[in-house]
Amino acid sequence: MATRRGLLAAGGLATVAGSARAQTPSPAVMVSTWDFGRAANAAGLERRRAGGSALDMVEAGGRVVEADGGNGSVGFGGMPDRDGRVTLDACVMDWAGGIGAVAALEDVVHAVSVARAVMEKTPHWMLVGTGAREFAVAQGFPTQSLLTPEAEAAWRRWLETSEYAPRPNSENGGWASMPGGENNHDTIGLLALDQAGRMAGACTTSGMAFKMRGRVGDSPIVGAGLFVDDAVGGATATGVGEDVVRVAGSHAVVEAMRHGMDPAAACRSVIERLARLRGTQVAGHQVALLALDKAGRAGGFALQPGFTYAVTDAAGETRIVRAGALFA
Ligand code: SD4
Repeated sequence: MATRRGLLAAGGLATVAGSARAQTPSPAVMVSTWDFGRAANAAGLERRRAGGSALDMVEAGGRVVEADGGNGSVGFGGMPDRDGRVTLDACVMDWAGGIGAVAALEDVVHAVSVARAVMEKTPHWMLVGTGAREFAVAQGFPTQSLLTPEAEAAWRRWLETSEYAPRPNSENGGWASMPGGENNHDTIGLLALDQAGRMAGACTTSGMAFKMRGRVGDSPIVGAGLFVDDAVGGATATGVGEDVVRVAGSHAVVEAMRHGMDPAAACRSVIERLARLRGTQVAGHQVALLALDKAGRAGGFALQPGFTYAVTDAAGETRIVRAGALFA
């Protein structure tokens, strides 16, 4: 009989509280990174039931986590850069190759919605910095400070040493976006299938805590933090953005699925490629990949243990799945 550990190593199909017996889960219609994906998927499913598109689903899910000041890595309450400023990165991609993104956006909570507006209301795919903020204001997005007292206090503590050393958001120690934090919350990447079977994805984050001013990670980069091909499926990433970009992580996962791999195997193949490329340089980093194919099969894989994701079926049942890891 397969052990739980064996199932995890085989691609993370076991639920945290699940039995050791292999079961075929009902097809997923929405997946999101980390435990906070549960609340995100619930919002997405509500939009699906109301006839919303896959893009509506992922946007709704991303907004839930962006508005939550209690997590230190997405939207309001995100960790600031080393100058004490919270800057957001986000992108969306839909079934028809529609893409929109913002990077280094300040003072606007719902970066995912601004990214969608870039896609739908401009001839461009990405706006950054002050241009992104001005566009958001012109579109009627409200502005506010995104720095919570908790995030500011963490930044002031960090200033005492000012050492930028991303730690893995994993069981192997800490989490990347919030040194010293105890939660596993992180960037949220979301993939969804609507009632018409169309796929869309979104990714939104405040990026690596205490990054240099102007630093942009993988999350708003189509092909790195997110990629969707409606003929195949989609993938999204969390972890050290510089590593995700090196292997065009999400695009690489989708291409592996195109060539026949299931989602978990596809994620694993890209994590292994990164490890081959960088060797010991990624030993202390976390990179986690999550994929959903058009048949509703979900899977993930990470460098470090501890990566979880939320999988929701059409009936609204959600399970939190723990992905396999290379350095397990
Ligand atoms: C970034 N991938 O900015 C994001 C942040 C993240 O763990 O996921 N941190 O690099």
